[in-house]
Parts: sequence; structure tokens; C-alpha cells
Amino acid sequence: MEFKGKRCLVVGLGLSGISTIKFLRRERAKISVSESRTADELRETIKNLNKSEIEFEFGGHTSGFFQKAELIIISPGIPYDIEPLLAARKNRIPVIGEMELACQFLKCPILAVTGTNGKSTTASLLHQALLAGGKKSFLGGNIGKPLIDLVLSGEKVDYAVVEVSSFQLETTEAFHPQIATCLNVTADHLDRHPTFEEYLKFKKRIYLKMGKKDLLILNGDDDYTRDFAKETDIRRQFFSRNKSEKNGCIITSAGLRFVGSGGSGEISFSKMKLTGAHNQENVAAASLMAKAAGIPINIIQKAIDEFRGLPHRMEFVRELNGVRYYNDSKGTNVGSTVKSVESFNEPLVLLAGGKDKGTDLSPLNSLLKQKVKALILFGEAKERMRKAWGKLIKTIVVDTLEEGVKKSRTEAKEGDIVLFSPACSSFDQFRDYKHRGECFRRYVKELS
Ligand code: UMA
Ligand code: ADP
Repeated sequence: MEFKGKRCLVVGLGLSGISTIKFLRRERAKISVSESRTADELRETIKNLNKSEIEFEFGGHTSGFFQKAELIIISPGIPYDIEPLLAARKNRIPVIGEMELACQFLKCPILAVTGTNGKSTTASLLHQALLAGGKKSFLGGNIGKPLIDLVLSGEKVDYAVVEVSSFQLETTEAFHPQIATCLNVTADHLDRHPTFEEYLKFKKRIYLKMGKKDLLILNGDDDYTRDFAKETDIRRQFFSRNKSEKNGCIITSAGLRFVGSGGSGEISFSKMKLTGAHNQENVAAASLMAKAAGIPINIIQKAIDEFRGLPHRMEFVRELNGVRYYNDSKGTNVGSTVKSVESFNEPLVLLAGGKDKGTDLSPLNSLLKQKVKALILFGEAKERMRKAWGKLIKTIVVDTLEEGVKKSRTEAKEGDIVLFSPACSSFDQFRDYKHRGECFRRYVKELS
């Protein structure tokens, strides 16, 4: 693709947009930017950007501005169907995502991780295993480092480990991983995708360009991902708790046993620091991927033993008066909160709420009754959650997370766990899940 002198419009001035601008500037394209926030709100960002020769549209997106472009590159958070994009497509102006742009310039094999939950954990562990095996590995994508950064750096790596979201898959055509996994699919992002079927359709795009020589690693115990295998002849392996699984690995409470095309050997969980059945699945997927990338089993074992997990995922914050507080701010959908609640045997005080994604809340019903002694709700979704769960268990509604933390202190007794696993995204009251998790930590540390 030739960019010199081409009129390229970047939509969204976040991480992806800024990296895309840097790339386009290097390629000497004519750059314009459209952004829904005002110039005032973005003062700091703009200050750090060399603005010369960029045409800006702030405070919204207009068709007139979009029509001037020859190529439109959108950030993942931009809904695919906003009017100016629909009109641009009608006029045959190509619309691509930042990841699609990047993958056209990548020379190294791509190891891609998608799924509703567990992507960051799996991708990070895989990256660690590759590094431990002496490979040069880039870790990026939805995890927080745009893939175009790898192109920009010019760094030569053996592998790019790419975490891929449904938002990114919406705009990918040429994205071609050599090894990919889809960890699971449960309802998420129904505030963006019109139906669950649409969301599922985008998840399947992970293997759109994969061929027989590539390897697709699927969760054999997830009805949706298991079905992916029926639709394609890509070489595949499964991770599963079913002892009759033939190709991939079998998960037991003690570890992993590789079978069939997954090779031979075992991985032990005895020194593993990650907890919960869901993390065993993440470890299984990362191990199969690392193995397929040529990393010896003893090195993978070492990487697993040393991996401490990521912040904001079931992160222990503090013990106060015999009550342990956990930050699971990255539990941003009902499916992830289900797994986090399942991981504890102690009585729980659960703090949940945030920006409502409009998904079915019922998958948590029976678990709440079994494990949660008090539920504290806050944020935009609190009323819908109260309607769904208020009759099942003791429910307290507050306005803010800070109030919720204070309430949890009085509800929890010695031996209980306070779990903050919101089942919602953070954008109603926080910048992102990290900001929300940091606030939770601070409020907990302030308790006395
Ligand atoms: N904006 C508009 N118009 C809109 C919507 C947003 O102009 O209609 C603007 C915002 O005001 C903001 C910019 O677009 O200035 C933000 O763009 P963005 O939302 O795409 O965010 P980036 O900072 O570019 O980060 C994106 C991913 N964000 C989303 O998918 C929402 C990051 O994933 C990713 O790490 C980053 O690219 C690098 O690849 C975050 C995320 O929340 C972690 N992902 C979702 C998730 O994990 O659930 C999918
Ligand atoms: P993602 O990047 O897909 O959001 P993370 O690895 O960041 O996934 O984990 C986010 C949350 O999802 C965790 O805090 C946990 O609650 C839940 N989770 C992690 N792995 C899984 C899994 N394999 N299945 C279901 N839920 C999971």
C-alpha cells in the first residue's frame, strides 16, 4: 500500500489513533483526524502531538469531513456503523482498522489470542514462555499496545503475540495468524454489537485467513468454540477437561496432559500462582501455543511457575480484620464475574456495577444464591442489576464505588472475602478498568 500524498483520515485520538498518525506521518501521507471529544478535552494529547499539517475535526464526526479522505483508518472503539462511515463506504472509500493496517506490514508470524475472557492473561503468559525460550517476542493489540507500534519500531522479532478484541476483528480482512486461539465465547459488548450472533460472527473472523498449515487452538468445553472446528479445515487442537480429548491437551486438577497432535508430556499446576479453573484454561491455551511455536515443555513449565498474573485480575489487595479484599476490575462482563465468583469457597461480599452492556444477567443467578452473602451495586447498571438479583440475595445499592467499598467493610465478617468483580465496563465513572481498579485499591487501603 502506498501512502505518500494519500489523504488518510484517522478516526479517534486514543492509543490507536496516535500510533496510526505517527505511522502515516513517517509514510508522508496527508493526515486528517476526526474525534468526538472537543479540542479542550484533549488539550494534553494535542500538546504532545506535532500538529503541523494535520487537519482536525473535533467534537463529533461529519460526513463532509469523511468524504474528503481516500482511506479511513478507525480506532477499535469507533462503532462501525456511525453515519459518516456508512456514507463513506457507500462512496467506496475504504475503511480499515489500525490492526488491519499494521498486519499488512508485519513480516513475523502472528500468534493471536481472542475470546470473551482470559485474552490478556493467556497472551502475557505465552509472551513470557517465548521470551524464556530465547525467542524475540512482541506483545500487543487489545492488551494496550497498538500493533502498528511494532511496524513503527522496525524491530525484528520472531513472533508477534497479538490480543485481539471483537472490535478489532470487525475491521480485519488480511489479518492472518499462524497460530490462534479462541478461549471462550459468552455474551459481551451488546451495547456495541446489535446481537450475540453478530458478536460471535466477529470472533470467528480470527480464522478468516488461516489455512491448512496454520493451527487453531480451541476450548473443547465451550459449545461455541467447539463448533468453530466444524466450519473449517484448519489444523486444530483442543484444550478440554474431557479425558477422551484426542488432539491437544487434557486439563485435570493437577495439570495438563498433552495428547495426539498436541505432542506428549505433562505440565504440573503444583507451583502455579494463578488461581481458579478459568486460569487453568488460559494456561492450557498458552502452553499449546508455545509448544506449537517450538518452546520445550520444561521452559513452558518454568514460565507458568513464575507467572504472577496481571494487575486488576483477581488481585489480592489487603487483609483487614480477617477479611480479604480482591480487585477484579477487569471482570468486565457477566461471564468473567461468574468465573471469579466460582474461584472462591469462602462467603463473598460482591461489589458490582458500572456501564451497562445490556447482556443477560441470569448466568450469575444460582452462583449468587450459593456463594454471595451480600451484593453491593453501584454505577449506571445498578438498577437493572437490582431488578435481576435483588430478590435473590441481600442487595445494597449505592452511587459510587467508594461508598460501595465502605459498605463492604461493614457487611464482611472475619473469614469472608470482598470481591470487586463489576461485570460491567468502567466508562460511566472511570477512564478505564485500570483507573477503576486503582481507585478500588486506594479506597480499600484507606479503610481502617
Ligand atoms: N472516539 C471517537 N468517536 C467515537 C468513540 C470514541 O472519536 O464514536 C474517540 C474517543 O473520544 C477517544 C478515542 O476515540 O479519544 C479512543 O479510541 P478507542 O476507544 O479505540 O481507544 P484506544 O485508546 O485507541 O484503545 C484501543 C482499544 N480500545 C477499545 O477497544 C475501546 C484498547 O482496548 C486497546 O488496548 C488499544 O486500542 C490498543 O490496541 C481497551 C478496551 O477496552 C483495553 N478494549 C475492549 C475490551 O477489552 O473489552 C474491547
Ligand atoms: P481479557 O483480556 O479477555 O479481558 P483477562 O485475562 O484480562 O481477560 O481477564 C479478565 C477477567 O476475566 C479476569 O479478571 C477473570 O475474572 C476473567 N477470566 C479470565 N480468564 C478467563 C477464562 N478463561 N474464562 C472466563 N473468565 C476468565
